[in-house]
Amino acid sequence: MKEEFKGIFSALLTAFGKDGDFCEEAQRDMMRYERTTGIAGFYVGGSTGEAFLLSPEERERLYTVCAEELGDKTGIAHIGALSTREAVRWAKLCESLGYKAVSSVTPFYYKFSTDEMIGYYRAIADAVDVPVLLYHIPVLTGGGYERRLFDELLRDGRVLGVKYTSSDYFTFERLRREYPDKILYNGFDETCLCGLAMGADGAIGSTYNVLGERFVKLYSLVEDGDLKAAARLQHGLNDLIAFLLKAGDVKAAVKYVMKAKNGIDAGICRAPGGDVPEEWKREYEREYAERFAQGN
Ligand code: MN9
Repeated sequence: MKEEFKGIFSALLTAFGKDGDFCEEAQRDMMRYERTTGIAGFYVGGSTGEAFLLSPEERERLYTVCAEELGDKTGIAHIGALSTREAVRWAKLCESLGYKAVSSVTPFYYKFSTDEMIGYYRAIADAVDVPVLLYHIPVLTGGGYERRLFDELLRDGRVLGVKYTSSDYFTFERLRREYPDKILYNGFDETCLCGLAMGADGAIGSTYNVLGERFVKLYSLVEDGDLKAAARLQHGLNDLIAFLLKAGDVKAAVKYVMKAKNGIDAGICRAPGGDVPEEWKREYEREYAERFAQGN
C-alpha cells in the first residue's frame, strides 16, 4: 500500500473559465497533460486548488471530475473544512469516488484546542476506511500542530502520515526518525531536496503542475544517491520558483505558466484573488518562457 503514495504529487490547480465558473474541460486537459509527466499522483482540492473559495456544489463537481481523470495515478483528496461534519461529508464522498487517501489542514480561523483538533481528525478516520493524511501548513492556518497533536495522531494506525509544509526541518527529521512507517511529504517545492534528503517519501506541491518532469528527475536522483546532481537541479528550478513567487500569488503564476507553456487555460484565481501583474507577464515572455519550456 505504501508504494502508491511515494513520489511527486501535483497539488492540482482548479480550472475556471472566462465566466469564472469551474471549468470541467480545462480541468480534464490539465490532468491529462500532467499524467504524461511521470508524477505519482494528484492532491485534489488543496490550497493550490482554491478549495476554500469553492461552493459546495463546485467542490463536489471538482472531486468527481478529478476522480474520473486519475487514470493510473494515485488520488489524494483534500477534504478539510471548518466543521467536523462538513469534513466528514467530503471524506465519505471522496472515499466513494475512489481516492486512496483523504487529507486535511487543521480547522482554522477559530482557535480550536489541540484536543478538539485531534477529535476532528479522529472523526474523519472513524468515518472512512481510507487512510488520513495530516496537512501541516502553519503559514496559512496560523499554527495548529503542536508536537502532541503529531504524536497522538501518528500513533493512530489509520493515519497515513503528514504533508509537511514548513521550513522547520529539524521537527521534520524528528518525525521521520520516530515514525519510520509513516508517509511524509515535503511541502515547499523550493526546499524539495531538503525534505527528500531528510527521508521524505515524496513531495506535494503547486509548481509540480508545470515542473513535474523536472521534479520527478530530482526525486530519482535522490533515490540514486546523487545529491550533487539533485542540488544542481534544485538550484536551477529555484530560479524559476523564485520568479513564480515574485508574482505575489504562486497559484496564479502557475496558472499563467500552464497556459503560456502548455496551452491549457485554467483561468485566473477566484476573487478576491486574481491574475498575475502585467509587468510580470512581460518579464515571463522576455526572460523565462524558454527556461520553463526547456529545462535548466
Ligand atoms: O503545500 C504549496 N504551499 C503553498 C504546497 O501554496 C502555501 C507549495 O507548493 C508552494 O506553493 C510552493 C511555493 O512556495 O512551494
